[in-house]
Amino acid sequence: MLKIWGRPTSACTQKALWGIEEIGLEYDLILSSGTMGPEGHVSKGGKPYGHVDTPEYRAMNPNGTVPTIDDDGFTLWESNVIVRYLSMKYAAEKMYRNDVQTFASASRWMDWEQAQFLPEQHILVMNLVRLPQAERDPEAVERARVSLLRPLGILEEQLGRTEYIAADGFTMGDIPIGMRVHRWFLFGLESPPMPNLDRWYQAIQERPAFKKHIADPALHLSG
Ligand SMILES: N[C@@H](CCC(=O)N[C@@H](CS)C(=O)NCC(=O)O)C(=O)O
Repeated sequence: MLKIWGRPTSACTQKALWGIEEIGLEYDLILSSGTMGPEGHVSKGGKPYGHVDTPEYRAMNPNGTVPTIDDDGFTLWESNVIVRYLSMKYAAEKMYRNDVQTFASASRWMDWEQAQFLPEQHILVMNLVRLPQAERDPEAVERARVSLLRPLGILEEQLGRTEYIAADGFTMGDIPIGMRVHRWFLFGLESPPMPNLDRWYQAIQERPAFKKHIADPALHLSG
């Protein structure tokens, strides 16, 4: 059975779990992290789930980050690549219509999520959720909010052209951005009206895999 090391509160793990669920694979989740555990972030005194510092784990993933998968002896890290790999191996039709251009387009939006969304949203997560109150920086939050309006505007335009991110139907490209946009709305920060994004976000929230691994606000706001 497919194994995945990660934690349900990690954005990267969530993307992989959403992909696995869309494809319909059975999996075994091994709770793992160097920074979070059942009581939340280590900066608040809790113990981490662990595993990631062991030599066995580092041999699979030298970064010591999550997620990592083992698919029949093949190990892989890097969340969006995990989604791509599993899509190619098990669900090319569903995840990118078995079409190389749709694959490339979806892939492009997945890389874009890492480059344009992740860094600023990480600042928001740390300063709105994870750090102890005394260590939070409201100015960093405001800078990250303003900065994210640009990629959100790009998404709004794109979703005026196509129904989903990379095509007129769901693809793997919707997964990373769907998770980021959900977090954005949960944080409740000010943004201009984005009717195309709202329409797509409504549709994404109806997906059973989203409901199972992404929807619960506690996965994003507790820690
Ligand atoms: N680009 C990598 C980033 C991996 C990463 O930084 N994962 C975070 C969680 S989103 C992590 O491992 N945090 C520390 C921990 O939980 O030990 C990916 O997408 O998989």
